[in-house]
Amino acid sequence: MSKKLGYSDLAGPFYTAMYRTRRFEEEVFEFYKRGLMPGLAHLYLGQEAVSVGACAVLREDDYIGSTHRGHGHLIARGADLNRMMAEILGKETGYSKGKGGSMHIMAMDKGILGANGIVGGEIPIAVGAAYSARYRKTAQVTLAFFGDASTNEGTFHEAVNIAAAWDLPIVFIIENNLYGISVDIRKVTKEHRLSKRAVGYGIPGLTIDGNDVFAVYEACEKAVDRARKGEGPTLIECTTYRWQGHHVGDPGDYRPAEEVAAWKADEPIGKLEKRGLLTEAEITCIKDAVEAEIRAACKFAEESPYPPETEAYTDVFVE
Ligand SMILES: Cc1ncc(C[n+]2csc(CCOP(=O)(O)OP(=O)(O)O)c2C)c(N)n1
Ligand SMILES: [Mg+2]
Repeated sequence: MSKKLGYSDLAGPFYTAMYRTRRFEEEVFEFYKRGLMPGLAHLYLGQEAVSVGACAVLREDDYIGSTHRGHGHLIARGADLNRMMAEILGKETGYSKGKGGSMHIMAMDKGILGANGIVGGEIPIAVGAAYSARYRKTAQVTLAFFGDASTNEGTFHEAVNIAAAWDLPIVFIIENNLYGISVDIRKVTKEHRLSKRAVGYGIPGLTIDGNDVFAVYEACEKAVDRARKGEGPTLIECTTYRWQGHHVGDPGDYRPAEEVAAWKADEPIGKLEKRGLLTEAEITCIKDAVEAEIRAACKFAEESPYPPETEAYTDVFVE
């Protein structure tokens, strides 16, 4: 039997994955500012601990459902950075030949069911994947990531209800970053503790510090274990914060400066550093290695060709 990994074993891989996500997102922002990225991107800066802590407990063949803010989810699943960056720049070498871009980024080989531009749209898809795993008796688990504002969509209620009724192998992860675009969730929802909604579906619900990668990891480990054993879903609310506006073109000035500063002071990477599990030399070594990966991904994406015009007519219908 394999030994359970302790915090000191996990600190290096967690730091690497969070730093990789952060640097990737910073470079996406740079591409946008240089006018090299078609459309917009919703950056995951500040929320890195959620995807990294949660995906660390998954098996290779498990599934995840993602949102418009999906880059971090794919990176935490080990998606190829070159193909991701190329996709975001609309290049032929991207995961979907440049046709999906940032908001529809996906990696089928990593169990990603697709990022989704429809708020709450991915939750029923994730429940479908969980039902499929039950039907095929594979013991695969699905993680469904979504934002606070998504919990006010009808799809959320319908999907969580049926998953609970059928004890499906799924974990619902709310990334509560307090805002849906410019709308403060506290102004449009009476009960601010979103995990309490679990009571209405008869499933466990808990709120954790979503900037603490170990807190996310531990909560997800229990929930995934429970789901895999056939005991049904869990609703986990991760409190976190996005550093930028809603997307790269949004200054985000509807948020009080003190609020932004307070959350930035409690951000996931610094928080892990403060635990003192990694030496300065180890951190430098991780940063150098990640920097090389990121530079390579940017170069690959920039140098890749755009798809030929004829590609506009392929992959439109399934044969
Ligand atoms: C069904 C639907 N309604 C509205 C929108 C416009 N929209 C895009 S993102 C967003 C806010 C999403 O907020 P949240 O779920 O909290 O995720 P976050 O952006 O904070 O990660 C809205 C309203 C949409 N894309 N789909
Ligand atoms: Mg939100």
